[in-house]
Amino acid sequence: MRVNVIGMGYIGLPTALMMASHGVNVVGTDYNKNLVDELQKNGKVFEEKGLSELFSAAVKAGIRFSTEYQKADIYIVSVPTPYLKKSRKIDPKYVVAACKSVLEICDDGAILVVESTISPGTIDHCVRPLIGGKKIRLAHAPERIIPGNMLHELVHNPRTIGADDKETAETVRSLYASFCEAEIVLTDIRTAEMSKVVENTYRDINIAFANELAKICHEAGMDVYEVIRIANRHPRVNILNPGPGVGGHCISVDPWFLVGDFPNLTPLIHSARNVNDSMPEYVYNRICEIMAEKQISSFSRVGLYGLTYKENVDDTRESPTLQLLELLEQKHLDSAPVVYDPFVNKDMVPNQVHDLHEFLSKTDLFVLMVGHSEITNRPELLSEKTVLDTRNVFSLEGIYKL
Ligand code: SAJ
Repeated sequence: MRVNVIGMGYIGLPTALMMASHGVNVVGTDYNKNLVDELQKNGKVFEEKGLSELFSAAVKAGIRFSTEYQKADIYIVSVPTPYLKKSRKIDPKYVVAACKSVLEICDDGAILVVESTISPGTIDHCVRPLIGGKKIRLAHAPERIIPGNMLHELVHNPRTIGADDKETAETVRSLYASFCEAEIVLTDIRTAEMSKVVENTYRDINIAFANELAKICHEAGMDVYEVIRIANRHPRVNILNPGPGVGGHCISVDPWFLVGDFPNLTPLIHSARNVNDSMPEYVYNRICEIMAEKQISSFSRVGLYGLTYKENVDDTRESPTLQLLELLEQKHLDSAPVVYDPFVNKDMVPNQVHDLHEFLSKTDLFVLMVGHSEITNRPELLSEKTVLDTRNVFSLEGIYKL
């Protein structure tokens, strides 16, 4: 079986590598020539546990990379699906462009699997009409892996495959079963699209509930973490953790697909998004309260630790720290906070430093935005500092929480 994976990003690359290292004949295609060159030359991958080793195994097994689409039996489209800020609907332009290119080259009988997260109905509305007279079969196989534990989850998470008929679904299942050891559920395409978006929306709403509780408990002078810890002892309660906001390209984006398509039916989903989007401003307010209490007069003595959207990854997309910095910029403060992230080597924002000790020396108020293990393993470095821990990772005396 020949497979062409389109889009060598956070999902497409590990998926292609995983298939190749399990004996599938795979070519990874990306329109970004620099990325393809880098993959071919030095195997440059993003930061993810075990990915470099998997890359070597896949190269050994014969994976190839190209900017060209290939003749294949199965195409897997794994390209970004942004949402349109104004209408809050999905912007399917990358999916549509990739599918068009597949249709130009593929033979009759090929299967086109969309793996990108899409809003329910996207395949019917945007992909099916492109097919014309071609005898191509469609499927949707949404991914579920979590950055930070991607490779383990690729193998061990159950998956969903939506297809128009049983034979197509079974063929796609056998491809994913080459590396996935968990249950693979077969369904129709629209149900697969909907269930994926629902999974991420569920998590967004649960986090929003935790964030709202954090605000209530702060106002009431109570410890939200203790409240949640106790509530979660109930066998049917499982509240997630409050934090400085929700980032990443999934949970902060997918719920908008439902709000965009069903604006009159989604007050809960919409509010949850708003609650999570309000958290950077809440952190700003907490910083101001603490600065007043500790007589820290300038933001230049405030240090934001962490630029990524969560711990121990290098992905900064939609990160709460970037949202907070944007907010600070709008406020035209006299000075900007110092920023540091051990996973971000390039200069992204003003006042960014690249050395932990330099960062600490410039900081009176240490704001932990991301719980990278670099710092959670060394809490003693903060013993003399004023600390705002937005992730509840430290149990130091006298530190501030959300
Ligand atoms: N966060 C909290 N509190 C929590 C958990 C997360 O504030 O209790 C924050 C994180 O810090 C981060 C954001 O939420 O900023 C999202 O992080 P995440 O770890 O919850 O999820 P993602 O975006 O890395 O991955 C999600 C996962 N979906 C679900 O768990 C339902 C993953 O399985 C999906 O594959 C992925 O979205 C995706 O690509 O759709």
